[in-house]
Amino acid sequence: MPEHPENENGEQPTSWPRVQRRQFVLTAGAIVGVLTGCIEENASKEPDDGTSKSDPEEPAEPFPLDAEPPGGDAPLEETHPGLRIVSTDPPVGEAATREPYTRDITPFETHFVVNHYETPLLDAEGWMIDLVRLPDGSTGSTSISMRELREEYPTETITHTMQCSGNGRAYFEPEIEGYSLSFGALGTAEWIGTPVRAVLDAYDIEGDWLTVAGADNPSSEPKFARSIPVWKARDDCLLAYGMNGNPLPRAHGYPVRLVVPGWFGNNSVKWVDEIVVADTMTIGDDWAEYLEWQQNWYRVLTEGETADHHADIELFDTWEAIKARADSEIEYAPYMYDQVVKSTIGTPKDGATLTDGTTIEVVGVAWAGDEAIDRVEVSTDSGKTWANADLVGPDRGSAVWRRFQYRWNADPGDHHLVSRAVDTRDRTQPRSIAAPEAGLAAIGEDTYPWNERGYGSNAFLPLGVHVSVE
Ligand SMILES: Nc1nc2c(c(=O)[nH]1)N[C@H]1C(S)=C(S)[C@@H](COP(=O)(O)O)O[C@H]1N2
Ligand SMILES: [Mo]
Repeated sequence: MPEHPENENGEQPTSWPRVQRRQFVLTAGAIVGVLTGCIEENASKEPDDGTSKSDPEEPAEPFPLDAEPPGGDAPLEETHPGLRIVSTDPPVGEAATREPYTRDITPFETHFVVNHYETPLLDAEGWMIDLVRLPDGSTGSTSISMRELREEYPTETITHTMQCSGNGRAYFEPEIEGYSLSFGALGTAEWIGTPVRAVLDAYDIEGDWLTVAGADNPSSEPKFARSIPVWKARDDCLLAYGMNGNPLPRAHGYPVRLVVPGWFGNNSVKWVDEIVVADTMTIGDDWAEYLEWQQNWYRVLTEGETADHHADIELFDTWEAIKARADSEIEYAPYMYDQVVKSTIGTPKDGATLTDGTTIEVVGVAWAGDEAIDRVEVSTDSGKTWANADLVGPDRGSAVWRRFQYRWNADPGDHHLVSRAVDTRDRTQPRSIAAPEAGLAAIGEDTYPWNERGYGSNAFLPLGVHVSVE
């Protein structure tokens, strides 16, 4: 927060006077709004009775502001030895093995990375996030320093299972251009930061859509910006500066990223530079530099379809939206928001040779975005017959995967093991990915729809593992 003036008695007034008047111009060519409005600071942000930030029981900041990001400035190949590098420019990698899917938390070294541009080398101490309410001037704008973000708001830790929309793209036929991701663009981390809600409340900002832009784009390229509904941002989203107890590694967004629990990874904008609250998502000439990754990418498009742009939508459950589009209940190509139900076997390894006469532990993870997992089934005959697995380990809420375990007394021979999760709305994983001609209607036919950009597949057959028992 900016310095607060004191009244004659040397006390802070209960309602702050307008403390800041700034001129604000977003990058030329985009939102050319000169915002001259004021921010009225809300004194009720924290109770003044010593129960909030000075309360010794509130978790202390876990590391100093100037703590180095783990791995420093080294390239992904060095900082993330657990990844199969898919691209070095920009850096992209998925888990090289399924081992992370036998554990609760993914260390950053094996947590996938998906970038569209080079990783920017930012400095936490000087970093400022611009916060704006559009339309211009209605409430104003300000800048928030990392120090303010860390020291003047509650600190929360949120565990989140994040999957890239493109995880599983490698299984689409015909093949799809883009990063070839199979099972490993999936990880679960403990993110530490400031709830978005606390920041919006402090500046008394309301609106329907929250757009967050990253600092990673070269000036000739569109900003990586995503719009999420304000209800979601207020519900559980975090401006995270820590990952698994340490500062964010640079590749994961240092010094600060958005974390959108339960939703596809593309919504969790890294290297947060600007936060804009508006009545619409990014659309039209005003948002020219901001709309590419919101409107043209991360849409479930049928073969050859180009994305139509929308100002506002109401359906954020990606699976529901695909069904609704298939049934002509909505007119727009679905956006990638809430994740769909899915599971991934962690062990045995694909291609393993197992010993006859032993009990084999089939272990994996299952998650369903904003829904919870109801049960997980395992098949050792490529989905002909199924048995219930046990849910094991902690239940950390719906944004976090559940581990499952199934004890299998295997007969000699070759086996194809697959897993299938069911969410609390009784939705489950389809068998395979359909052909492009089937369109989005494939979603009702035990298949996942092939789509132009290869997003969101949760089909179980391609995710299975082949083992032989001797
Ligand atoms: N600024 C910015 N944020 C971004 C991206 C990006 O390219 N630029 N990639 C997004 C995508 S597509 C995914 S899946 C997640 C991946 O987060 P991770 O690299 O920490 O795993 O970051 C998202 N946030
Ligand atoms: Mo992604």
